[in-house]
Amino acid sequence: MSREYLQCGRFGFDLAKRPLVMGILNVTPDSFSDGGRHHALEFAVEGAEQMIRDGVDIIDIGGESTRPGSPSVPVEEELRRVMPVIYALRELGVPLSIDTCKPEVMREAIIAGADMINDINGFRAPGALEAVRDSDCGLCVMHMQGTPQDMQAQPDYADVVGEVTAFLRARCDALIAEGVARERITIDPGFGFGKTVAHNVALLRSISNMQRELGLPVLAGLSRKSMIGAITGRPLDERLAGSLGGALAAVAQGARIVRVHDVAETVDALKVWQAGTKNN
Ligand code: 9MG
Repeated sequence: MSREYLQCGRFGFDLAKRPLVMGILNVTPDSFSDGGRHHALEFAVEGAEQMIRDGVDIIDIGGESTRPGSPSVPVEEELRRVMPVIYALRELGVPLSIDTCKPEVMREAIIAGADMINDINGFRAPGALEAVRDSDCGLCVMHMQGTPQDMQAQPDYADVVGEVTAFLRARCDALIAEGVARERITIDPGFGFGKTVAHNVALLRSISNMQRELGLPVLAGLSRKSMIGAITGRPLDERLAGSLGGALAAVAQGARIVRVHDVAETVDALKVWQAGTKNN
C-alpha cells in the first residue's frame, strides 16, 4: 500500500498519483433554484450526475450552511436534508463525503453508506470521535476559530500557522488515540473560517510545511471564498478564475485534495497543471 494511500470507506486513493477534486453539493434550501425543498432531491441527483460526468473524485454533501453568520440547524432537519441524498447517490460509484459537525448525523450517514466525514469543527463535539472511530470512512479534520455565527468578527492569532498546525496535530492525535488509522485522515487549515485575508494567505503558503510536519495529506477549500474576492476584487459570481488560481496554488504547495464548486473547470486546470509538472 502506498504511503500516500487514503482510505475512504468503500474506496481507496493513491494520493501520490494526482490531486483529487472534491465537488461541493449543498442541500440547504437556499441552494435550490426554487428556493425550497420541493425539488431538492432532483436537484441534488442532477448536480451529482453532472459532477461525475465532469470527473469529480469525491462528492461532499452539506445540509447546513457554513457561511459566516449562518445559523446552526437542528439535527433532525439536517438528517431530513442529507439522508435521502445519500440513499439516492450511494450506488453511483463515487465516494460520498458528508459535511457535518454533528455526531448523530455522522453515525446515520456512515450506516447509510457515506465514505467520508468532513467536519469543519475538527471532531470536537462530544461523541464525534466515537461516531467515526469504528468505521473505515475517510475523515477531514478542519481548523476553525470560533463558530460560523461569529468566526469572522475578530479573527485573532499570535502565530496563525503555528496555532493551526498545533490544533490539527492535537485533533489528529485524539483520533489516532481512539484507534483511527492514519490512512483515513486528511487535514484542512480551514480557509475563511475565523481568518483574515492575511491569515489565509499565510496558511496557503504553509501547506507544504504543514503537510510535512504532520505527515498527513492536506485538503484545501478556497473555491469562491471571500479571500478570492479580496485578492481579485470580484463579487461571488465572478470568482471562477480566481478559484482556479487558488486550487492551483494549493496543489503547487502540495495539497492532495481541493474542495470546489466548479468541478469541470478545476479538473481541466489540474490536468494541464499536472502535464506541465515533472515527476508524473
Ligand atoms: C464545508 N466547508 C466549507 N468550506 C470548507 C473548507 O474550506 N474545507 C472543508 N473541509 N470543508 C468546508
